Amino acid sequence: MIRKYTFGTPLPTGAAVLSLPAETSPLPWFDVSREGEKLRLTLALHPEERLFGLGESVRGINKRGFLYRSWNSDVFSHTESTESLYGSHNFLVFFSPERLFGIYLDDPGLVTWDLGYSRMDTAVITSENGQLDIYLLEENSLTETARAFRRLTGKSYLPPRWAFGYIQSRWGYASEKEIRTVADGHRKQGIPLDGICMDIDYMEAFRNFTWKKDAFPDLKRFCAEMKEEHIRLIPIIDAGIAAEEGYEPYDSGREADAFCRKADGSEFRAAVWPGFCCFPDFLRKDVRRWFGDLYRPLLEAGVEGFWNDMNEPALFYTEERTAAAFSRAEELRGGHADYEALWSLKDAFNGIANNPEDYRSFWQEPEGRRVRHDRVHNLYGAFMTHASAEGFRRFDPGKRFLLFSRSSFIGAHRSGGIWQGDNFSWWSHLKLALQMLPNLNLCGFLYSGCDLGGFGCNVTEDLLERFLQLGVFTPLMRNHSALHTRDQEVYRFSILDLMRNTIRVRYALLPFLYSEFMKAALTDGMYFRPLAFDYPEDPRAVATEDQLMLGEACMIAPVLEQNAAGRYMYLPEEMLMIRFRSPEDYDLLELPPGDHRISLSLGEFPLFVRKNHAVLLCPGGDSSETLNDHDFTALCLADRPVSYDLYRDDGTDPAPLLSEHLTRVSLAPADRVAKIHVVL
Ligand code: MIG
Repeated sequence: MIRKYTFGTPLPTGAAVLSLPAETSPLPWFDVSREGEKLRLTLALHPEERLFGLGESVRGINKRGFLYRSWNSDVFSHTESTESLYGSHNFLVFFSPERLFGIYLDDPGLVTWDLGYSRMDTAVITSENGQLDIYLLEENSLTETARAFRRLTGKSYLPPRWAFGYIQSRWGYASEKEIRTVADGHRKQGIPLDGICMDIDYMEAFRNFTWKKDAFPDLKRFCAEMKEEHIRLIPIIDAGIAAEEGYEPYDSGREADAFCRKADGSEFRAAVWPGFCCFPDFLRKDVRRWFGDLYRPLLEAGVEGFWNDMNEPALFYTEERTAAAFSRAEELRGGHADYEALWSLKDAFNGIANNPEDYRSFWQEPEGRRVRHDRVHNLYGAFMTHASAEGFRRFDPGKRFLLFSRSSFIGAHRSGGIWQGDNFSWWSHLKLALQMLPNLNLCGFLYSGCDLGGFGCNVTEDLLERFLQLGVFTPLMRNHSALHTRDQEVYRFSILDLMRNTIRVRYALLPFLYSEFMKAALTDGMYFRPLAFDYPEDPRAVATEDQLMLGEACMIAPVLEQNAAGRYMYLPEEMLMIRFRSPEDYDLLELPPGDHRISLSLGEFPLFVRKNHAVLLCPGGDSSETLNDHDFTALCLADRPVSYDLYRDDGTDPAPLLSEHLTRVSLAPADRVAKIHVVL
């Protein structure tokens, strides 16, 4: 059951697709109070209560024991103490032997989640706006709670099938020639590849919707050539529009009055990559339409996928903030700077980026209301996502486009995926990626993945290999790294053979993983889940923080530590372990329930399958388009006949019907652990 409680006059967020009458009775469970404008919800936590949700945030699968702030932020260097990341997903599920419910705060401003931080036994949730709808979801199971939330907020975005292929990306690829080198590097070495991302370097002076004419003399031809080789180009688009007269998007934006303004009516400007930019008011429908159509030249050149960046929005500096920092410096010039003065000087300069003052200095117009940006801050990236998706649909309603964004809010999961932001080449960020994934799924973001290998810092070979082993299972499997870091394309490494085999396993599993993804998306299910969702009665499973359920009947347990050569893991029930080295070379082991130490040397990684369920492997291929998905090897541990419903479609239909695309695979295993050839 979903119930809605309305406080004051909520700001529109576009998150809910279900319209419900507001309850007249008070919100159960919580003690509700006001502090000025703020609305505060307080709840005593059960000692064993576990908290799932908050999508993109740091720390564990269970969110208990920290303070999180929903405030979309460009946080290049995030650690376990970072309170805000790029997206805000205000949905949290309380799960204990005493009670089960989910709460969604449909609030586009700052929301603070003190989840046993100030006091270990208390949760305090604070809405700064204090005007919002709160939804309470009470269902019989965790899985049903997740499903109900999707009913409330809408179906998850469907990417095209090629988006399940391996994607290579790097900040720095600046020409057709460089991109061709990357494509050839993969093809020559037999490393499967479906896409190459183009970062800001492809643009003319970092201006959106332009490309460098000398470096990309004929983008349409280049796109077509790449597509011949089954490789898609995926350009980046940033949120800010360079404020330069004569630059078409700026001129047409001005004409449409599309940009956010300050209180005095002047354009709000802040510097990002191209220098001073204006910021489209994506909360306005007419602005979304104008912006969505700006993608046309790229779409007409044959581009079928994009990533949207800097849409928190990230602000490098404004004139006001820089001036304030310099005047602080002036005050100290020549005088004696004690440590406090010195720090205040550093703070003044460090604080010129993404400054809260700047977010309070401009206005937006959601549904005709004039609202100061900070009150709706967390919607900015989400509505950029909607604008792009709407533009793609107008351009070609007959197919799916790839779209993933950095910033997001609940609701944006209907229009695109997200990547997990600027991680580092750290083992701890490998673990963070794993722990974030089920919570993203719970909030509706199924198409996601992290920068494999890590974005910042220099990767080591073994870390990239272990990242890829997680990436085999994430819907978005993208290797991405920052300018000036160690080259990270897999063909550059001495353990290339291991890495190639790992990526080849992804392609052998691709039809199966695509099937699992599509079934989850079309039935409002979760592709990744905490173990608690499947084994709510098993305290050991419920407390597991480094394994995930995948699809209907699988589980993953990646190696997350350097030099570990294996790991401890927990099996809630008897399962088949497939220990992969390559699509042709793997061990099949029957493991009893309980704790295990499994050995996994650097090139090895496991997939677990519940008894009487099957996994399908195809022979693989160089790209998702050249896979043979008729010839399968079914793997299972079974003591009776087993069946699997394989979902297959053309990979582009924007509104597929589940029932029309399922093929029943029936298996009669002769042995408990079986490997059966099936032709479909
Ligand atoms: O200020 O476009 O998260 O993936 O490579 C950095 C350059 C801007 C941040 C993105 C990252 C991308 C980078 N961008």
